[in-house]
Amino acid sequence: MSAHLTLVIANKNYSSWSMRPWLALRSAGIAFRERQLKFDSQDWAEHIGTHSPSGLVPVLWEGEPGTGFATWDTLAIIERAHELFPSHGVWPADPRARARARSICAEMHAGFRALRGAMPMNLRGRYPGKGMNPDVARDIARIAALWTQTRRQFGQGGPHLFGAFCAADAYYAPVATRFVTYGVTLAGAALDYQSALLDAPAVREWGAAAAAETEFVAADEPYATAP
Ligand SMILES: N[C@@H](CCC(=O)N[C@@H](CS)C(=O)NCC(=O)O)C(=O)O
Repeated sequence: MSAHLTLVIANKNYSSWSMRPWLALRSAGIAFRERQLKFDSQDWAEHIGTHSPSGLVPVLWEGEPGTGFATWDTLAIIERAHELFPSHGVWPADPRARARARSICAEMHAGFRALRGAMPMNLRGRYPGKGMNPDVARDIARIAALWTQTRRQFGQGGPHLFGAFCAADAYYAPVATRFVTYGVTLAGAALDYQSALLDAPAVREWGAAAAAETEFVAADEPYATAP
């Protein structure tokens, strides 16, 4: 692997899909540059066309954005990172654990639409009680069960879903922060895991950068009025 890596992302406060591969790369100790295109900005309007084949973020470039080799969509980026750095623990080493990690990432990728729609990621925001409805409650119950079962079956080696932090934890980190934003309280093993996830160094690093952002993105702020 010779070309440097650049991850194109959006706002750290709002972009859950940007957060996932950023955490996976950072936690795996894979060096990369960051190119942030903030939502609704002139920078986005000028560069999204060359920096993202799909028009969405995140995108991982091997080489410079626009001229290097692009991989887009979070799951594809994580698989590419695993292929480039197979010994960095992007996925768990054990084949069954790895299969399970892929299953739960795919479930997150394609599902939990009620939760994602009613409780958009907003690390700075605090809207306890907002966004709750029966469909969201079902998503939350499934996530709590999934975290509890995965920890019980695969989590002996550490505080994360598969022991050490891996892509599956990166995938659920924006859910853990949503539960803080919207005041969703968990219990037992699910709560313990949420606490460990929020305390992971890469999650804290991303969270600090998100807290320093000042942009207000109306599309991600259903419970606030623009300042
Ligand atoms: N399935 C995609 C989803 C990417 C996505 O929806 N990204 C959002 C930001 S979190 C985006 O680029 N939105 C810009 C737009 O819709 O114009 C992935 O996993 O990467």
